[in-house]
Amino acid sequence: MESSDLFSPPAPIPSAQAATEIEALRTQLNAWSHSYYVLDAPTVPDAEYDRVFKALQALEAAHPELLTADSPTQRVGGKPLPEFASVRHAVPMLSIRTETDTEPTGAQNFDARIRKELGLLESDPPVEYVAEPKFDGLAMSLRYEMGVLVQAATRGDGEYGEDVTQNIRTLRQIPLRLHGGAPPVLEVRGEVYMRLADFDALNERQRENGDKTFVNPRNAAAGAVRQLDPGIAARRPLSFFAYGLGEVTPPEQGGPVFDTHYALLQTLKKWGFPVAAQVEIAQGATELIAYHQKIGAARDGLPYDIDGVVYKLNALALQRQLGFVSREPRWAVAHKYPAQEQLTSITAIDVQVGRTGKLTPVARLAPIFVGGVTVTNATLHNLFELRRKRVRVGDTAIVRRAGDVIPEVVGIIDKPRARYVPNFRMPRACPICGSKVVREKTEMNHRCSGGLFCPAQRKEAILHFAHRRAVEVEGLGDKLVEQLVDTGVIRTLPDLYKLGFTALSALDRMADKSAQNILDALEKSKNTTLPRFLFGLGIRHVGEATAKALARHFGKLDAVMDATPEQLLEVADVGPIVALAIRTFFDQPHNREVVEQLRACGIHWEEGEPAQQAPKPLAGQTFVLTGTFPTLSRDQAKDLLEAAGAKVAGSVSKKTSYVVAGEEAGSKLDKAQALGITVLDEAGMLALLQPVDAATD
Ligand code: 5U1
Repeated sequence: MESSDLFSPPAPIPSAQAATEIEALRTQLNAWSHSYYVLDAPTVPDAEYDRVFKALQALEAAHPELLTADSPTQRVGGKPLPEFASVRHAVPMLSIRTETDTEPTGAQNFDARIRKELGLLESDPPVEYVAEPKFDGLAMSLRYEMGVLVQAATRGDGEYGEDVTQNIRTLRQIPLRLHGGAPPVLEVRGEVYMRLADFDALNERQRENGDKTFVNPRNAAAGAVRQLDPGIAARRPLSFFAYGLGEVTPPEQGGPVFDTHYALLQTLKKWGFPVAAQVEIAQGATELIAYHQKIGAARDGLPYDIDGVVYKLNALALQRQLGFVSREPRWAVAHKYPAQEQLTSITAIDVQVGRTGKLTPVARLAPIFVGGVTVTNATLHNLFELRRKRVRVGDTAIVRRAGDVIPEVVGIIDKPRARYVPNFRMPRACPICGSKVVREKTEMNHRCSGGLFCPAQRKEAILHFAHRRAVEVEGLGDKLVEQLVDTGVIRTLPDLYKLGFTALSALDRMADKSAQNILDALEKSKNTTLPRFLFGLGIRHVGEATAKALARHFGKLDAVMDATPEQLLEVADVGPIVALAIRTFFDQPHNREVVEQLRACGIHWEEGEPAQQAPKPLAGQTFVLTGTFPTLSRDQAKDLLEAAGAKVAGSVSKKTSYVVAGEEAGSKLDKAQALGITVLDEAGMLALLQPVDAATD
């Protein structure tokens, strides 16, 4: 668009020309929408789509006589309805028979029945089926007349459904106008569902607005479809998969002819509908079993919930031959997976302390088989989630277990409680170590402040203390720490320094030489620095940079431990949350005791004087390091830069001030050059640091 177009209204154009332009814009927008929403392959930037959309809106506003219901501008509109009208389905919406055996071999039952009903002999070849995922949403019938969507209806009782056209028009995956040559009448049947990412985002928005959240994507989808206000429905992100037909113009009146269900699905795609990518042709029971297993294994990675797979006879002539029994076709079956949600009662609510000190309320449950295993505990995440879901002991909970994810209580069944049950409260003291339980204002989670002392946090605390950038105990990895803690050899952090050769070499897969190496590494780690020690304590929010700042500012550990919040706030980088975390940590007598014991074990460092704030010549500059430097390790270079006030980032962007490149520098160097960022070698970097004292580490 020329810039002058922005200021002068478009000159009116004759109606015939407008009609041609409007048609061209609609076709273009429909094609882009189809690529984006159905094919998952965007072809234009959003801004370009918006520009053309606005151009179409402007033309339609200038020519209201040319406005039609199938225009992409007309997806959202209409007033809230008092209720949904009832619609009679021209062809009943059938339900589907369920195979009760959830094992993959359950597919044999269906195949055996089909073979029997078709009168096949054992020696006859395998029957051809189509296998599809069974989406966990709600069935929908879409009616097109002369290629234009005129009605969307729910299944209802199969004969009568509800007219939800206003809401369904808002689904971008559903064409308002069929692509290509379409029959005069076409009813497409399929499932409206909500993708998991859309469900999570919707619930996040609901939470932010203080609105009720949905227990699962199916409920959210059903709520959206049955929303009387189409404006609200439009904000609920729904998707659609097509899997069959209802009424269609018969072939003798120009309707389509298909021989197989598979061919029908391919045509649905051509008409503009999304069809699941996992649809496959399967020969006989063996391939159905393999399909059930394959989709079962992929189930947890799919971007939407499925509750099983569907098998259908592929040949439509055979489908017609078998027909129906009590509203269920004989030629199809739903083969379910074990349910991922079940109801059970909550017998108690306990608190678990995680390895990082997080306190999680956990519902103890009457044992329930869900997601393929028996579950007796389910997470309630945190106090706020628990309150939001109004969970109390004795309630009937909806428990969800999907894949390897920890089972969770997604909601409770709303019904009056028979007796008063007190609300759950977070304990004030850690149920494991008795340390104070704290929660920062901006945080949802309660935490134990017992850090070094709390047995629940022991492994994590030891690993962190021994980390390469803390006091560094070479060779002390997670497997070894796990063994040391699980066998009771180490109970507290200082026990690490009381380890003897005998205890170490008695551990699994621990050769004498390795045991000695660990002892040597422990000895070496005793000679450390104050920043490393402070960082190693694992105080919440005290990362390396803050530990260095604290060490520089106070000089001595005792001064840090006794600093008031006000004094802590004087340190560069320390804000109220960090100051509170440091204070809370050192206010726990247990933590101070551990520090004393570590000092008593011989851990030492050179203490300094409280620093006058050192000059920060590189404050505000961001560096990226790449390649191998001639004299400095990457860590040393990082320390030097940070001491001079610079930030060291992991990737190059427009915000990067300098890239320091050594030998075999990788793509970061290329990117720096492409963006015109100054590239230094090690010497160049050291030159920038000249006015600064050596690193504090
Ligand atoms: N994928 C798929 N889901 N689904 C559900 N196909 C399919 N077919 C159905 C139903 C109820 O019914 C037809 C077999 C009539």
